[in-house]
Amino acid sequence: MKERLEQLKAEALRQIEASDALEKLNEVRVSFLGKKGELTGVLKGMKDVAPEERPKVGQLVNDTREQIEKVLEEAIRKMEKAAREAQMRAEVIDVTLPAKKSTVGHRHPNTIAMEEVERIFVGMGYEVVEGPEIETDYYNFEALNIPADHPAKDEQDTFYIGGDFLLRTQTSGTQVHEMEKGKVPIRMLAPGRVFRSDEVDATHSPSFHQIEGLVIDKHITFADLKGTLAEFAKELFGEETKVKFRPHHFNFTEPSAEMDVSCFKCGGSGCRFCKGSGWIEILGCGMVHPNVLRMSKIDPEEYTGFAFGIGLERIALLKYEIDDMRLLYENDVRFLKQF
Ligand code: 2NL
Repeated sequence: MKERLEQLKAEALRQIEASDALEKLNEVRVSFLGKKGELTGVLKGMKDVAPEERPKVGQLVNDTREQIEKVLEEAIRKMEKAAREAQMRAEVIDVTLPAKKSTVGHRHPNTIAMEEVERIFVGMGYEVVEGPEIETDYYNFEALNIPADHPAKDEQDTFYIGGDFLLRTQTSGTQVHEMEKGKVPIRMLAPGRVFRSDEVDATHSPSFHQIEGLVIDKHITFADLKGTLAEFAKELFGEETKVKFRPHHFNFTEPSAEMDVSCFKCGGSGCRFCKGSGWIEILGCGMVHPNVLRMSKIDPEEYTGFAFGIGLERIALLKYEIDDMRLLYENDVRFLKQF
């Protein structure tokens, strides 16, 4: 019996030694120590051992089992440790490798221009107010002294969306809503998306952006308009910028004007950028028409005001010397990432 046990132990240790995977060690455990294993088989043979010999033999079987178990556990531990170390070596991170360049988002040139204009007027005490893109005929046209037969109201120019509703063609409606609140004085900026039924080309789009401004108070004159907009032009294009006002016509202002700035490329001597004239048209403006004030329940005898409208895309195109408006809408990352 003793010999048999010695043999089993030697065979078990040999197989443990030869194992190169955890599964193999497990097979060794089952075949020697398991319920139907070799050692259990030896225990079953106990009935043939003389009763006085049994404790001794039992002890021997247990010792053998313990020895095999100990060697087996040790082998498992070693193998697990080796596997862990191999995994760690495989997953090692070289912190000295240069990092992958991650792409960073950019503000759209329109957004940059919009924020710049807003910053300048907020600095002069203006409040930025956003209004709805869907307006009624009244807020988009009638309240602005635009008569029913005005060409701007033609379906060719305006998107009507059913009933009395349309997509605003200018942000003026926002200012009418503000005037109706009956709180004067007003110093506000109305930025936002506007819509016109235009074909897409280098200078037109059916959806673009406008920033309108409105000031209403007692004793506001054209001199306030000129001073404010001249200051704005200097902040936006540089201290040396000159401005020039040309008479114009808008239904909602009287008198009305367009403002030009001296070309910030050539300083006014004339270049390709300003088409040789030395001047660049930048916005439309005027004194708020008394009819417009009256319709919004503001007494034109007591209050006067000025208003202006700036095409945002025009500012963005000029500022970044972009020659095609479509680039602003195509969202080609190769274009956008330059800003
Ligand atoms: C342009 C011209 C302009 C206004 C917009 C305005 C608004 C109210 C009353 C009076 Cl509530 N006027 N807005 C005034 C003059 C010109 O825009 O060429 N924009 C691109």
